[in-house]
Amino acid sequence: MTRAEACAKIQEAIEAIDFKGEYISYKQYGSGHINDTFLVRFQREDGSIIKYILQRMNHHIFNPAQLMENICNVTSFLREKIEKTGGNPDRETMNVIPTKDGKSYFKDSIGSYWRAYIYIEGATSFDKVEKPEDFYQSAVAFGRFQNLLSDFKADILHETIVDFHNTPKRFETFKEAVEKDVCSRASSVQEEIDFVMKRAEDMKVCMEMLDNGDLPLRVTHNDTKLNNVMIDNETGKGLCVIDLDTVMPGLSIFDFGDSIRFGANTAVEDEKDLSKVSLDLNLFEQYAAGFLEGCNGSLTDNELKMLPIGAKIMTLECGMRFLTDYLQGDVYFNIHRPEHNLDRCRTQFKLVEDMEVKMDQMHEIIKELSGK
Ligand code: ADP
Ligand code: GN1
Ligand code: MG
Repeated sequence: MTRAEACAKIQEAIEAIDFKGEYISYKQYGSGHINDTFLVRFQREDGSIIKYILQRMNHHIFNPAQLMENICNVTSFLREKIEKTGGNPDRETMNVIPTKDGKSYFKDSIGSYWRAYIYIEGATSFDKVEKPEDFYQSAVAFGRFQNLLSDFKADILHETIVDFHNTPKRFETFKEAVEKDVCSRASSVQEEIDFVMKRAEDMKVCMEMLDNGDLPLRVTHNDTKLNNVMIDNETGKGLCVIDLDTVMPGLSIFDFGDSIRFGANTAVEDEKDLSKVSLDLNLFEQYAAGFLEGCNGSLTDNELKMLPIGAKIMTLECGMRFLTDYLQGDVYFNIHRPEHNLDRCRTQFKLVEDMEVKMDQMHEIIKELSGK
């Protein structure tokens, strides 16, 4: 079934979910790689328009029941904290709109799963850094998000994707994909395969530190792309962290690293002209300053020391995941052109190379900011 076919029964979802007002329209929305996202408009009795986000969850990747249980638990925990500090929980955390029979998601007649959220008005999610200040504010928001969840009971969380950022396991999966070569694409990407193989030793560095107790396991977001945070149009502050599908126990250095991978790149993730791709050290510094502020002193010395490595490993892992998906026939990430995953992989590897060149400078920046 294509994605378009899987979304064919969207009207059933619109009918089943307890939206307020009279239905007007829907349109495709956003640029996420995993779910199918729609903006849905309703009209209230007074004539005003109310918007919602409606998503077809990717049930090939996630178990929808477990996913929604996690999201409801995390958002109600955050809601309570935000209320206590006088914030506005309707804008500062995600809010699930239940179905008319009180469930957090809906399964339609062709087996697609749907969920809806309040649409956060007056805020923007960016696909590319336009102003360094936005990137800084996104870092404060992601750091604060992690800090807010520091006393969340991690044992009630389902591991929505097992071994999500287990880089050595990702490496094994990659090697299997090369071996099987189901689409006969491996010979055309030998250079990229060699790039990964040369870095075999890098794969285990962070996970070994976790296993040895040198890095703590925290409740982390695990998908800290700039477009997974809403920036308030008026105040310019990071308003709400979104895309909570992968909130699970994880490493703070990976939350940091994934943001750098995406936002401190001088080019977009799928840029074809690789000469445009590099690590912007100024943006790295902005993000690091914001993240340290948001984490509010909670990072250990080892975490601080490993932030630059976290950035490199997240970039390497992500490039390897794109390449794996290309070899497997583009079965995981949404693509919009035939070699999309390969283009994405190449930007990540170019960025890894530049990070290797700039590694000492990244360490210097963290030292200066943290005083450690
Ligand atoms: P994916 O998992 O596919 O990345 P996301 O949950 O990140 O899906 O949603 C895709 C995009 O939709 C986001 O990047 C953001 O632009 C927009 N979006 C998602 N939820 C909301 C919301 N509650 N309010 C406003 N925009 C949203
Ligand atoms: C996916 O869902 P989205 O687009 O925010 C992916 C991330 C990758 C990212 C690469 C659940 O994020 O892990 O880093 O694409 N999310 C999942 O852009 O696999
Ligand atoms: Mg997203």
